[in-house]
Amino acid sequence: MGRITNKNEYTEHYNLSMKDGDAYWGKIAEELHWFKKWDSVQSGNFDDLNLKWFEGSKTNMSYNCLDRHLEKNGDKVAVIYEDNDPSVKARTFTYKELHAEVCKMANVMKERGVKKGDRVCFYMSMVPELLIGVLACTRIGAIHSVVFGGFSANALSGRIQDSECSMLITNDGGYRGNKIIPLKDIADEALESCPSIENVLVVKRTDSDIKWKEGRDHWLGELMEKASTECEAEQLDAEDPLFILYTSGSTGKPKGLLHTTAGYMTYAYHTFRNVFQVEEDDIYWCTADIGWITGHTYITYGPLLNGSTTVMFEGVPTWPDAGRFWDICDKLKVTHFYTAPTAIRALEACDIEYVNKHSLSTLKVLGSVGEPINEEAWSWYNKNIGKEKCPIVDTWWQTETGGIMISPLAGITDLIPAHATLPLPGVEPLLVDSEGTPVEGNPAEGNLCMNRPWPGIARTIWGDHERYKQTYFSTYPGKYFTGDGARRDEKGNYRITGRVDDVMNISGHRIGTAEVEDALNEHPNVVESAVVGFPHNIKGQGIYAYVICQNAPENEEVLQKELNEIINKMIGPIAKPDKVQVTSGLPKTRSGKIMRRILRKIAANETDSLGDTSTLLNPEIVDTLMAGKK
Ligand code: 7RM
Repeated sequence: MGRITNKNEYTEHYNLSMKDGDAYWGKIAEELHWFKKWDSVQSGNFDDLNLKWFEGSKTNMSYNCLDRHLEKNGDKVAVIYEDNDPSVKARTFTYKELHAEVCKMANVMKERGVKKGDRVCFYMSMVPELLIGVLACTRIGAIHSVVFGGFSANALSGRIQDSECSMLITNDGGYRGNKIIPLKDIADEALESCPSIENVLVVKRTDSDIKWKEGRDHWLGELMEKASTECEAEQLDAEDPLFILYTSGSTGKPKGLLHTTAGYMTYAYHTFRNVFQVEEDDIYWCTADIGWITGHTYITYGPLLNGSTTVMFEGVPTWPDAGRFWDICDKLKVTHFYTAPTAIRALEACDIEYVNKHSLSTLKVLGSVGEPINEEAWSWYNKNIGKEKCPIVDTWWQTETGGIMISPLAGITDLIPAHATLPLPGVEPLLVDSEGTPVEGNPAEGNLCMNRPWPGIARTIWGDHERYKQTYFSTYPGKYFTGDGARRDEKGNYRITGRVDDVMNISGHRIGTAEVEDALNEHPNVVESAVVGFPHNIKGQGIYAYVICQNAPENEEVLQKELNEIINKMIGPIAKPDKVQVTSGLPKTRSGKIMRRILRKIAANETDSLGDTSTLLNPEIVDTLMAGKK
């Protein structure tokens, strides 16, 4: 079927994918390499939740990302690595070179005892060894679990314990602007409660002074020097696990979503090329961190499966100054630029000279991901970065979906500011009301569900299939529930309005209110807490925490500092509350449930529309809360 190149082809692809999904995905998958073809394209459904794609086949992700391109494109640049320090020349890896590095690292892992099915945890900053390492795992059938380098020791150990990783790969320290994150120190602390870890491979990056545990810790560089550049790719089963990635939900601990080999691979391949429309000599840059799903699918796998050139950036958008992104675009001749609304808004708030002193003339396509993009930010991005000649693809998807689900195809789909527009082939969205009844016709508004499986869907939650069923398929039986609300216009274009559950989206990072509350409750003086998101100019949402204290705090600033420290320790700095309000009570229903709707309205200053508060056990608390608003 090839790549979609115009509107008619989009319709043809879409219609075939709905009419005969097996025929459609079978044809797409044929463009990849299979050691053995599948017996059946798809089986299982949203009732049995035993979803399988390309069953009976044998394939390998790293073979498809690397070996498949060597003959024709071995000398093409696969990865351009941009250092945190702008004076350092960008490093490049051709497909041949990347292949050699991945083989070496796979051999190092094997020598240190990693076998097919073992879990390998990565706790790193954006160094090349992270991208090489995840590919190395896929080469030997080990399962990677990347933990974002901004998480705390406690968050890291919880994730390592949950999936019982046997190896941890980290770096001595990670550069982020003018800061060094002491990754190895944090990892050492985490490992005090992680008996499953047998080996720690350490990348030397900052030359920081670190502790060393003989026998357990090894310098990766030294092992790589001795490793062979040949390592045969394992022939894996279609449903062999590929990676685990933890994400927050509305309740409980973060969930380890499991993605498997053949379906995720096919979906990453197909969505990347159709959404971004990258051509042969283009330079594609996604600014995400590999610690998030966007970095998995659209820095690493999607681009490499398509033989494209992908940029990996170590630093931050505002260092040494707010022109860094635009400087890199010019320097590396970036054609495709994919970032998050929070970064756009942060850069929009800086002097426009940071943009205007760069030409940005190589840009052809812009992308947005991670949270709803407001019309204002969309227009600024379109005018100042895209110079009104680059389509913006507003890509809606989730860790759970593996790849982009609803998005314009660059240069093909008619754009509407702040709309994710149309579903990709194979994606059948459905809006339902609170009872689960589908809202038919257009326009419509409701909770966003998916009516049929697609190849990239996560297959389970690591170690807890029941929770997987419960979280995604029990609210509306027979359907996958995304947790998002959406509107559909007359022409069927979707606009995502945001989470309808207790998940916040802080600068594009998913954080559960329950996780933050659990951490706040660790403070000896905190009896109970309730956390909600509130509108924030730059972050999209900020965190507003209401806390009930045992004893009235003498100094609220001190309390807030202590709470920040606890959050840093339990989760990481991304989950720090922006505002803390000490209160004597929380609005509760007669059954003892906190009425978050009211707390959200107060935090957002929408107190004219509080709605019915008469069912509250303690209606008088509403005025008290409003009076103490931060
Ligand atoms: C890719 C990613 C998923 C949640 C999702 C939404 C929100 C993501 C958009 C968006 C509006 C978008 N995975 N979200 N993309 N909302 N428009 N284009 O971010 O698992 O970390 O988050 O992010 O609420 O449910 S994620």
